[in-house]
Amino acid sequence: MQEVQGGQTAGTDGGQSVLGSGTGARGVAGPCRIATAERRTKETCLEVSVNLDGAGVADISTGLPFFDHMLSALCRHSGIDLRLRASGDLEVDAHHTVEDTGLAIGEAIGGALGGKLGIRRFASIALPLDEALIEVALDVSGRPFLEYGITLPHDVLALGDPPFDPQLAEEFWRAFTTAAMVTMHVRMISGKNTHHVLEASFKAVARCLADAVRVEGVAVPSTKGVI
Ligand SMILES: [Mn+2]
Repeated sequence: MQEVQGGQTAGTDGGQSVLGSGTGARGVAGPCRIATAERRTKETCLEVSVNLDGAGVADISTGLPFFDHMLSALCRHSGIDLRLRASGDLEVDAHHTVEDTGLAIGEAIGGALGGKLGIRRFASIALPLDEALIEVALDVSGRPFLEYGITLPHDVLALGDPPFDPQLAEEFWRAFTTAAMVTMHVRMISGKNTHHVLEASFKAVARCLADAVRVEGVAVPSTKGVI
């Protein structure tokens, strides 16, 4: 990818969000955890804004209806407000758009977390959707790592129109974990229907995000004193 204008995170200053004012994370007085990110390359153009302490409101347009459906589930079940405008070279395929969306959302969420003061940090869940059962474990570690254990048959059909290749879900999460600097394991315990498997994985990550970014204390949750 050739970067024309580097991605940037606005709304943060020294690890603290400076956008907005008022009560921060779920009743704990503090800065509003809001951030934006932009990416512009020859392949994609993205604008993202997030509020970690929102109401799960999704205002999303990627040009890929199935991807929009997944990202809406991510918002609803995490409680994170997400506004996203993405346009990409879908005439090639959805790869660049999906990957760069993961980078931009990860960058915005990482920016909104600021210095990570008092966050719960760790979360895990086993989340069912009919026959599909997906396990996710998340650590807001400051280190990017993805272990992705969802294997679908090679001949599985793409979803939606324009098509979303189910293999792209791994690309999205790899980009997300890289940009957000989080450690994440995603594992399929059972599953047959591709829509169910992917939707359960997005919902499971959402619930883990909701738990992991929740403010429970005042200190950085690390013996190093910094994440
Ligand atoms: Mn669905």
